[in-house]
Amino acid sequence: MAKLTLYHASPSRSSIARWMLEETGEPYDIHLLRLTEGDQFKPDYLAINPMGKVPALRHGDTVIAEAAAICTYLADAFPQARLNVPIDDPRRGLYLKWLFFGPSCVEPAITDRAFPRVEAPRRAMLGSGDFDTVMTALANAVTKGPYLMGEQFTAADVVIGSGLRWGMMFNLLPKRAEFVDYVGRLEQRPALQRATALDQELAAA
Ligand SMILES: N[C@@H](CCC(=O)N[C@@H](CS)C(=O)NCC(=O)O)C(=O)O
Repeated sequence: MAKLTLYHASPSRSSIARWMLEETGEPYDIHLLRLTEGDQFKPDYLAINPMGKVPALRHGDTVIAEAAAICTYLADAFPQARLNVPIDDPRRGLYLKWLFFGPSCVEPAITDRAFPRVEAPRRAMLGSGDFDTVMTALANAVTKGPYLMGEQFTAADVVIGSGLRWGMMFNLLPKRAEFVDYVGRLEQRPALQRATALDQELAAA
């Protein structure tokens, strides 16, 4: 079986990919980068991800960067884990929408709060629209639950759930009851608990 290697740093966005790997139940290796030492800009890593960012994942001869793409890839590569919505399932559209909503709307909403713009941007020009609309869309999506796709937990929950979890942790997203309840449900998952404990060990080392 092709080997999985996560190019990882803790704490960082690569914890999203680690949680997803834990959800698949597949064995994987960690290749640790020291971001503070600039390992991400060394030629051997830039050959893997020219952006100089973690995470990146190697699966055999395939290399994937971008946390949401890694989650999508793993869900499709290991369908037995039931973390994807298959291509011939009509629910696939909604599933993909949430996978893309993470990097396209949630992440820009969070970074806009972290680094406010000097000049107010025109809403129509921003792919993420405006902060409040993104928050309302998320709150509506997670209210019914338990997960974004209903009873089935998917890669979309790893992507959206990670954004909500980190955003609230750093007080960049409002602690709305819908978000707190949803993240509370996600935090019950053994895979997230394992990934968090392993990353805490790494961060403390
Ligand atoms: N768009 C990327 C962002 C990844 C990212 O920004 N990673 C940060 C850590 S949270 C990083 O590698 N920073 C190191 C640097 O830029 O020097 C993704 O979603 O995977």
